[in-house]
Amino acid sequence: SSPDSDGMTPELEKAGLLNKTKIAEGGRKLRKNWNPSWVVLVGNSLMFFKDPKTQNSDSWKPGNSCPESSVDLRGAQLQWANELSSKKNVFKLRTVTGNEFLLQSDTDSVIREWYSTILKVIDRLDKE
Ligand code: I3P
Repeated sequence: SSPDSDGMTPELEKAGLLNKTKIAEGGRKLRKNWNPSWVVLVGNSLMFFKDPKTQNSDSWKPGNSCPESSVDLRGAQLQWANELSSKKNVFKLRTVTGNEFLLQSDTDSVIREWYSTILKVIDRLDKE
C-alpha cells in the first residue's frame, strides 16, 4: 500500500530554498530581515525551515523538526511586489491574520513556479 493509503497525510507540493523576510505581523509593519529559508508547501500550509546548509540535511523534513514558522494559505493573498524591494523576483504573501512575507529568488523560473504553485493552492481553498 502507498505511504498515504489512509489519505490523511497531506501531499508535499513543493520544497526549495528562497529568500524570505517577514514585513508585517498582524497588520503591524516589521523591519525587513532577509534570510535564506527552506520553504515547504504541504497541503494547505507553507512552512519555513532554517536553511538546510546551516544544519543537518534531514532536519527540514516534516516530522523531523519543527518549522520556524508556518502559514495557513486559506484566504491568503498573493501578489508580485517588485516595488517593495530593490531585489528582483519578489512576491508578497498576506495571510488572513495580517502577516505579510516577501519571498524572492534570483532565478526567474524558480520564483515563477513558486508563485503559480502557491496560487493554485489558494484558489483551490477559495473554492472549498
Ligand atoms: C534594509 C535592508 C534590506 C532592504 C531595506 C533596507 O536595511 O538593506 O535588505 O530591503 O530596504 O531598509 P537595514 O538592514 O538597515 O534594515 P530590500 O533588500 O528588499 O531592498 P527598504 O527599507 O527600502 O525596504
